[in-house]
Amino acid sequence: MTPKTFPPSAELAAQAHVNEAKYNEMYAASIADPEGFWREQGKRVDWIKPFTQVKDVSYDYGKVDINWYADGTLNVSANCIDRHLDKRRHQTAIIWEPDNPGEETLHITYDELYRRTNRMANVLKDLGVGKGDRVVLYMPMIPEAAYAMLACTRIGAIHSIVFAGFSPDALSARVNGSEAKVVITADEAPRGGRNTPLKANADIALQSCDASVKCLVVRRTGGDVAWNDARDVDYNAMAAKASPECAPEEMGAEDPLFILYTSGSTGMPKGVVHTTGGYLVYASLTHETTFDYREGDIYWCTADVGWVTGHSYIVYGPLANGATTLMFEGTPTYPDASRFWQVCEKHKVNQFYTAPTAIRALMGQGNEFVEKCDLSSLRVLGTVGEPINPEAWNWYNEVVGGGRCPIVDTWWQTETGGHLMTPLPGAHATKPGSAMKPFFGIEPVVLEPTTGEEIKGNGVEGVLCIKDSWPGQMRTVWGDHDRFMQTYFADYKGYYFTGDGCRRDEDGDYWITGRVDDVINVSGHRMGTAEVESALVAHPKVAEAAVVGYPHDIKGQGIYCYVTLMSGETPSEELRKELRTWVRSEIGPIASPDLIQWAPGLPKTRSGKIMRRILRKIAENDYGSLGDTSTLAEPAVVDDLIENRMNR
Ligand code: 6R9
Repeated sequence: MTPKTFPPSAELAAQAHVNEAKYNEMYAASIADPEGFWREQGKRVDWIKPFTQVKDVSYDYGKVDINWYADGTLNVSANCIDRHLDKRRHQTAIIWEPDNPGEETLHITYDELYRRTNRMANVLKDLGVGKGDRVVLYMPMIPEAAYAMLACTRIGAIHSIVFAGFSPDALSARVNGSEAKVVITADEAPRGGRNTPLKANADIALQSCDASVKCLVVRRTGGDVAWNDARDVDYNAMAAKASPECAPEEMGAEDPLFILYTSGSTGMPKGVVHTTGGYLVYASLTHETTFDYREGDIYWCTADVGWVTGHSYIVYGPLANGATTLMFEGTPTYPDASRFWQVCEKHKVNQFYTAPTAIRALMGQGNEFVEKCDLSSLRVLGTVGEPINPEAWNWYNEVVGGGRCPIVDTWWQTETGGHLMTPLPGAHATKPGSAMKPFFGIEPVVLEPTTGEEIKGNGVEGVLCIKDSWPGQMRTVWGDHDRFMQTYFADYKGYYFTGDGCRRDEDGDYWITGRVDDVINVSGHRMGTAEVESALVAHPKVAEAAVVGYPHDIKGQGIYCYVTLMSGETPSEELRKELRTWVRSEIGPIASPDLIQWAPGLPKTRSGKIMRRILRKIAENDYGSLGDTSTLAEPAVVDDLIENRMNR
């Protein structure tokens, strides 16, 4: 069945930065002559010392080395702030909308952003932070999070943001992994009417970190916090005394800009490293093109700065473009399910960018929450983080967008820095659930999973790889370049391996079919099943655990755990609860198991490998099609698992 397609209106196609003809021309040029294309695009940012080299990349396994604009120098904060001051000193850079709608909204001008960022930069300098040092941010969605990011870039420090929903254990692992000098946090993080005690979490985390690590504490709620004079520093007191001027550090294009930990299929999360020049060029170009951002628009991305989407599309892309970017502290359903739409109405939002999981949750609350708000300012809608099901897409299109607003379904990853596939609002017809077209400079290939052969032509499916580099690509795994090469360049030599499966339909449009590795996507949050397993087996009563994803109406995927207890332990509802709480405290609430099945044994091959394919099928309640089970060591184990399956 051919899906219905939705072409852009003639009006939009005529006004947009990129229409179909222009896309075709630019895309062809970007593939035929990447050097020339990216040399031109490199001019989007202001360089202190202009680059002469554009691209210097090797995808050869064992020697992977990625460089863009390598001899240029620049400063990211100067690009996101200083260069706009002449023209937009009094324009709002950041609209901040608090969790509680009764609290005051803030409009932070570029002028104020300049002073606040410099103050924060000077505070960090006073704490001994300099070029190349790491700073961990564990912050609510408040303007100080953006000031802190930009302040790091101002002085050449490398930030590593840890999502405020992560546990103290996850925080300390990342502080230690990046050998950070300072952790910036806040007293508490209000979300959905509840306060998360960030400072108290940081206190626990810092017990497992070097005693020299300082903790810079921003006041958000004014709630009580414990105080350690030798370690804790009051940001508000320091900032009040700090100078609002701080000269930007001259950084090489390939100096690290930030580290962001993300889950993979094996082991603990890895520190994805992005560098300065290419990342900024790519974030800025994709932000302008994908959202058709125009002068004066009000742009809102609902992500958290703890994820890559918040980095590229709340802070760096929009601010590099001199945009007005909205930062929202709260949740879609607090105080009620109309909050997103009230914020859109209040600030006359033009571009709205969110995750399918939020759309599904809001769709379930009924249309009246949307319909009572005036959404006529909306022009482009976006989604990110996971595949969107056609039902949610159609609801987003009709009820939220009134059928007027193109939906850009943006496929990309922490590793890619910015969008790699998406329709462009004035150029492409959309199809519900399809990421449609590659962005400029991106050559997707569909490979046969076992042979690694390229599958040419349309109407084909396989694993998704990218043929060549683009400026926003990650450069390495922090402290472990071998792991970088092993993860992304070992399985399919000569390509960047995405970990996703994909279909190219009869028209040549792309559909992401989900991960082909042991990474699951829960409410748009990426998680390695191995992480949840290692949290479970760390519990004294657990002997073995296997974790898989299963389809979940709201979350996209839920977390299904098969747990084998130590001999002598008895399964009980209490123990289920205890294990849930345990995993939450090891990783964070987003990793909370949905279903826990007691498994007397796990299906294994004779060589002792857990057969995850079978566990996935049982969790999907699709045990009729288990496929080949002949290599199982003990086939009876499977009958027991089917008999006691949890997702009926
Ligand atoms: C930006 C972000 C990356 C993984 C990716 C894929 C899934 C993201 C998607 C999508 C289908 C989309 N994903 N966008 N799947 N359609 N539009 O989400 O980064 O957290 O690293 O996750 O998310 O599986 O490989 P990250």
